[in-house]
Amino acid sequence: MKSIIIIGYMGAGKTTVGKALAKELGVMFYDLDWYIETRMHKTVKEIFDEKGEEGFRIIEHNMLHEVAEFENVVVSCGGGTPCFFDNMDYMNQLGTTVYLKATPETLHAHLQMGKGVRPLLLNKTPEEVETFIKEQLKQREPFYLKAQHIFDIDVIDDYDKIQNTVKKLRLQLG
Ligand code: SKM
Repeated sequence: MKSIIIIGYMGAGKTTVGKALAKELGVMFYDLDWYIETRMHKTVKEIFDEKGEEGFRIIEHNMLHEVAEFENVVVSCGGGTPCFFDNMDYMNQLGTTVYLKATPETLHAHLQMGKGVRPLLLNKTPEEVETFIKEQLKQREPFYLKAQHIFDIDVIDDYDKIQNTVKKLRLQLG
């Protein structure tokens, strides 16, 4: 099996869905943000603070190359991964790419409940976050839409039912 690489905006559920899909398929799961943190012995926020976004993107690019070389795994990327360097084309060459697509409203709702630190959203009011998501999604979607599969999470009636998402995703992936 080619590795399955899940992309999409923050809050789309890439980690949750990726983990459940890997379990269902009986393969290893890698979350690129976690992989970066483990390899660098620093949190994503610490890397942003020390090296700025540009520095983070270089590290992310290098780590993507490490993870994408693994065969037969499920990988969930960071929200920005597809939008820098040639990352999206690279992922399309090496794996089966899946874009978890959601409306800005859904993403915003998930991020309100979301866990973990997302440096790009820190120090913003909920209104600012809403505007930020809409604008950034517009810029990023052309990259996301290069994925080989697009999976609309808004059509899942009850998003909490992850198994339901995974089942539909497996059917779509064939
Ligand atoms: O990779 C992290 C980091 O916080 C940047 C990011 C983004 O640019 O959307 C998403 C997170 O997964």
